[in-house]
Amino acid sequence: MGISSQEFQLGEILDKAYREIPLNKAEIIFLLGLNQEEEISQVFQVARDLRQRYFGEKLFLYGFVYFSTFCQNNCTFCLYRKSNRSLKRYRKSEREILDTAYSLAESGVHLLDLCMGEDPEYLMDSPRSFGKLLKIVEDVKQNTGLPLMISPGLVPQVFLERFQEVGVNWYALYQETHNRSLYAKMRLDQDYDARWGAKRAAHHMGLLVEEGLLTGIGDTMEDVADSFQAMKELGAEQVRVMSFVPQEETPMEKWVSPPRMREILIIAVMRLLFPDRLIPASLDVDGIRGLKQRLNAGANVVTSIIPPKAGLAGVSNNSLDIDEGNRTVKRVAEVVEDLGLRPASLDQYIDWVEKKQKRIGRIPAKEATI
Ligand code: SAM
Ligand code: MD0
Ligand code: SF4
Repeated sequence: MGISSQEFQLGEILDKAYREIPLNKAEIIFLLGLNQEEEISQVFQVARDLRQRYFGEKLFLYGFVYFSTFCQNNCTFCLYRKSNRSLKRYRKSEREILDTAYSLAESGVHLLDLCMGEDPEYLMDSPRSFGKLLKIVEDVKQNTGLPLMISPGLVPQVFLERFQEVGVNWYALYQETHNRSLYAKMRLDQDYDARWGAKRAAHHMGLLVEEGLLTGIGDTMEDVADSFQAMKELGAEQVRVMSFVPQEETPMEKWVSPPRMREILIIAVMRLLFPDRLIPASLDVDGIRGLKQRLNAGANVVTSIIPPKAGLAGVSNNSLDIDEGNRTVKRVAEVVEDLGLRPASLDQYIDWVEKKQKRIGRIPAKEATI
């Protein structure tokens, strides 16, 4: 029995990926369209081999602190959109944020992701507004000594500079899609270029950048391939995908979440295209039970670790697994070890971050290649 042309094509593409020869758009779309288990598992295998090449068995673990759920925006997909009046929102005090940060640090995370909706209380250029936020961030840095990521939405460039001065390492800001008309339907009244430009600016000032896409919002395979291209042009150090999860009382509440294999295959193809970058497996979509399949597809960071019983929310699944204690380092480590992987040491993570930051310090973002 000879091999089919489909199998032949898959073999050739995977061989190219393994040798880190860039794949073209048609090849990427071919991979994203695979639906046979046997073929998909070959893609996962190469994704894991590439992860192994750059990271060995080591995984990075990120703590998540969603400290304010107030937001001035109206993203169609998001529970925390301004028009959602059914929601009980919170803004944690500095004490609560520090306690949470401290307990996450003690539990062994490698980074703290400080996240908020675009909370107007913190976005005015005054000591009582942004100044207060900056002080919180600085205190978290000084009390934990951990690498920090900030996910505050779109903020002025001067705010990013202040964040960097107090020790923030990463700016996370996801475009969700790089199809402009789809973007306009998702991020209502938010300028595409302003969002994109903020990431470029962050990079220029030496912050690492995370870019992300949301799948299941009407994105096609071609859109996903275009997102990969955009991520490449940006030179993002961390690239992510999450499945859309419908939220009550939002315009997309009747949409269905896409079949999970779509996200998992996107993770694997990301690993083929970005072998040396960080790619998260988020606990925010399917909780702890979704972790193995994301790691098997080549992810190398576990995100959305949240301490139980602190009254803190996730984003796409705002309470899933949190109070059960399933989003903790301890639970994650058990799953990880079952797969023959292990959490890196903090020094290993800091080393990775410092090397990357030195590199972007020298190379302007537009010339950075992956
Ligand atoms: N407000 C900031 C912003 O939007 O950049 C930071 C919040 S960040 C944690 C929000 C991210 O969560 C979005 O960029 C999106 O990727 C993800 N998200 C929000 N709602 C979601 C949903 N319903 N399903 C899946 N992911 C969602
Ligand atoms: C996560 N809930 O990693 C978080 C969030 C924001 N930088 C990250 C989407 O899943
Ligand atoms: Fe606000 Fe971010 Fe949600 Fe959009 S995604 S509504 S900016 S919290």
